[in-house]
Amino acid sequence: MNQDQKLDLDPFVLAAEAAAVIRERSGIERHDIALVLGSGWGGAAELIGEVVSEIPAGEIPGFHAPAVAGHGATIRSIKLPNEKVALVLGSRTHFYEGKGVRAVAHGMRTAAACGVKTVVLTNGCGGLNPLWAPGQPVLISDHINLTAASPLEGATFVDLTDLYSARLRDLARSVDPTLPEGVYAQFRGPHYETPAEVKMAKILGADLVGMSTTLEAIAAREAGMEILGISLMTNLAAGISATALSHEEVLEAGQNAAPRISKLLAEIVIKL
Ligand code: 8IG
Repeated sequence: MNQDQKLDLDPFVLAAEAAAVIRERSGIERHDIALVLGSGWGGAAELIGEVVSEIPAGEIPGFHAPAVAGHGATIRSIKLPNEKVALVLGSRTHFYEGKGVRAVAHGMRTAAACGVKTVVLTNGCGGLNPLWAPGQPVLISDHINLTAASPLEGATFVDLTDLYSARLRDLARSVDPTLPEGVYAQFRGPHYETPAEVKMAKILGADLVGMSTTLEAIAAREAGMEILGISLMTNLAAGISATALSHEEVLEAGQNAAPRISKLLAEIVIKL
């Protein structure tokens, strides 16, 4: 730990403070599930249940307003039809924002401090399998963390076998048996990959490339939560398709897929 970090508030104390604010303002003593809505997944919240509370992220300790257009910035408590309560994080802090790994992990640590036992991490990403078309949801089976960073500090030797719960993947496939699964590689970003980097990722065993999720998953595992990861492949990765990548293209693919994947996510969440 460096000198700057020693001067900062302990990340778990900050998460406990955030959870206390969420408890007080939402009136919900205990949340059961956390949902992080990535690119393309924003519409799901409307479908999963009754919104009990909605708090602007910037009003909760440790959270920041979002950096990317198209990412929602509230933290909602949503009561599911089965009486469980979901904590819906409408945005995330990305590693590429440069706020550090503590900021990236804060949502997970706050969720755990709210009582959450199961977390669903969603994202938008590029795909390496030429047979998948933009708009394809994919279950994350494992990851390759290419950020050269960890959300953990000190001698925290956390086991990452079955990081993305096989049980929860089975459960997701009970909703849609056609869901494929793949290995997600997180690059630092914010630029997309070069075709050579995409080729490298493929050789390393990746099926998906993105800029989020792996550091959050590690923090979630450290906090003892069970993890389901679902990607929305919004574009073929650089060099896989003939055309160049644009953020607009990514947003448009997300918008087109939104009704379908929102319904899918709502049907999965009710089974968690
Ligand atoms: I959406 O092709 C989305 N996010 N690294 N590469 C990376 N992140 C992404 C991509 C992509 N598409």
